[in-house]
Amino acid sequence: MVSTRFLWGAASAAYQVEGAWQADGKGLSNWDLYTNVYRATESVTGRQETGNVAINAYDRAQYLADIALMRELGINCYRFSLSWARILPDGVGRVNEAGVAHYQRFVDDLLAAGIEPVVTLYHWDLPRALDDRGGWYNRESVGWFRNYASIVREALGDRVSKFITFNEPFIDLFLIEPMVDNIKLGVGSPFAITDAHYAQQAVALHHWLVASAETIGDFRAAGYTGEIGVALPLMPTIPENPGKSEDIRAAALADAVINRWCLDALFKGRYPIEVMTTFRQLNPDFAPFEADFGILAANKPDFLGVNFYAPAYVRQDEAAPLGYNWFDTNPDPEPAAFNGPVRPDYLRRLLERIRDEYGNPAIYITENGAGFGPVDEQMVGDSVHDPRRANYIRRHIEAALKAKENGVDLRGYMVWSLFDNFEWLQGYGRRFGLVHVDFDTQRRTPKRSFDAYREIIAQGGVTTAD
Ligand code: GCO
Repeated sequence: MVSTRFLWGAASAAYQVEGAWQADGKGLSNWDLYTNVYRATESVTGRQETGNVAINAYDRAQYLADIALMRELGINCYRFSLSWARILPDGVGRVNEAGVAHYQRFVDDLLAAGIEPVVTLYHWDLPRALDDRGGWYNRESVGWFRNYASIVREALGDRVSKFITFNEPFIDLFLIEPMVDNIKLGVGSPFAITDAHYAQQAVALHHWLVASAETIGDFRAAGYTGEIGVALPLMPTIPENPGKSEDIRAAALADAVINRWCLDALFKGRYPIEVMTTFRQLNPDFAPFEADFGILAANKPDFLGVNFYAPAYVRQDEAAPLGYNWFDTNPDPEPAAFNGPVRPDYLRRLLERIRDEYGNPAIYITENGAGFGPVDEQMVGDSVHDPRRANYIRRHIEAALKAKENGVDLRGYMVWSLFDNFEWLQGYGRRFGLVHVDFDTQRRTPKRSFDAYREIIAQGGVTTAD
């Protein structure tokens, strides 16, 4: 069942593309509430934006047209996530057969087009009913997730050969959720993330990791023959001022929290010592059972999904959680993209570091891409010129393939994203797509970066020069 060809793909997430927020028996998710009730996006962008319609990807006629574009692009895999609340409207209990049938049909339609589905079980949209019960802070979340994952395995496990349990624990739990929390409680700026948030979310992150490991074990015990992994947001940390010891220390701590915490958990079955001491001090409830580390060690993922956008230039900042910060810093001459400095060389270094420090696991780049506002995306006649994105993608693929030549077990590359979509708190103002979407009419227009990626795939990569 496991193929060996290099995967060229694109990635997306349910809440960012599906729309149809109340269709066919779907339950509500935390994101339905954030955007419709707390108006989380409005607090950040000044506009009320929701995923109620998004890019209408739940609609079969629409997604069949989108699959036709995937074929034109030449990708052989498509990464997408499932909406838990479509499958289990209350998070646990009754299964919504219409939701299950939708995903079975979508997977079959992809396969019929020769495109391999890569399915993320959880990409940040939690059923509201579970959110009301404390969400991931509640240890019961491990059982909720295992139950949901087993229903998905039974429904799709015979035709999906790659599953991803979780997407980007750190970004969701330590950045997005605290911001939403501030908005919900109406306290100060959404951006004021504190040690208290980190303290709380550390417990939640532990539960994600245990839930992921238990699920990997469940899939294997059930005889699942495909691969199952995790997608992490990895961000090499660089001291902003390399001559300043405070910045060097800050960058090392940031590396432990952002990168090594999850990598060590997945591949070594333990947490970095800095993580244990820092978070235990912040929150006495952060007290992972010894047995949990046994579960992590016994259920390593089949592959690592690497989501790479940028490195982080870290500086000491006493006002920030854990005393460091990296937002909006870019000492490089090249202007940053939305997710940070444009540094493909750090993608290569990152991949080689994982090879050296984590036993050379199988790796898929499960996200890489560039978000821009209108200045970097000009409609010219009937096409959209986005030279910076085309350039970004080409250089990152080149860096990744160089790492592969150097022995990294790289098996695929998925761009974020094929279509412009709902960018969480930033709503529709940040575009990441290779295909432009007119959000009023749902009209799709391939950008120049689409042509660039198509050429790269057709040539089987880019020539790597050292
Ligand atoms: C993430 C998420 C995506 C984002 C993308 C662009 O990496 O934050 O997985 O859902 O949309 O990264 O910011």
